[in-house]
Amino acid sequence: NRIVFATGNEGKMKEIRLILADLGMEILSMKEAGADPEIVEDGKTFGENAEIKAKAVWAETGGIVLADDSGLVVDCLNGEPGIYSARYMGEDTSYEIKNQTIISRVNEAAGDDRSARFVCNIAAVLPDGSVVHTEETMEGIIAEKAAGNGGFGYDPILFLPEFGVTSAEITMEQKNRISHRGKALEAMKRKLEEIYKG
Ligand code: ITT
Repeated sequence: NRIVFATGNEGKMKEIRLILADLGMEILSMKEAGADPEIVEDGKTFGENAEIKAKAVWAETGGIVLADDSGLVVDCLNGEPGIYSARYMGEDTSYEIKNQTIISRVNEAAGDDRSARFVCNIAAVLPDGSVVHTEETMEGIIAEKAAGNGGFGYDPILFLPEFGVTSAEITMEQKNRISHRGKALEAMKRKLEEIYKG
């Protein structure tokens, strides 16, 4: 039994493999499954985009396909970069520059609300073509200064008050226990167990 994960993001895939390890199923990236569909992420929500990705890969592989659509939502920037997190400032801009830009924009925004969160929607397409979703968040504030080498993407600028460090300064195991992705995938595991039990 296997699960194909519709992502091309290596940082995501590393976390996903660790979170799903105890399922006792083979976890394949879409590349490992030989699927390479044309995917146009033109949804208006994390959920719509997760479903678009999962369905595009499922059309090539069948079986169980999961996809993750996620991003950083910054309240004082009207929710930006949000669903455009991967595309923010263009795919070729480094995260060093993207992260510095978000810190500057938050510093310039009126008020002292630095609240932000990562959001993750997981879509699963089941062998019969039906779709289930889970969605979770990890709350934090935009750091004054980027810090840490762990994780990927915007991890160095999401400061986690209860830990006193950024999301890039905790281990992958710690991050998976509290993160948007960790919690959304744990919830998806419970849904799949419910569907397939008995
Ligand atoms: P796939 O669509 O192939 O899965 P992607 O990176 O394009 O890869 P998304 O459209 O879901 O995926 O964009 C998610 C972006 O949100 C990601 O590239 C990061 O910039 C950011 N992001 C999501 N989760 C994150 C995390 O745990 N830590 C840091 N940044 C994260």
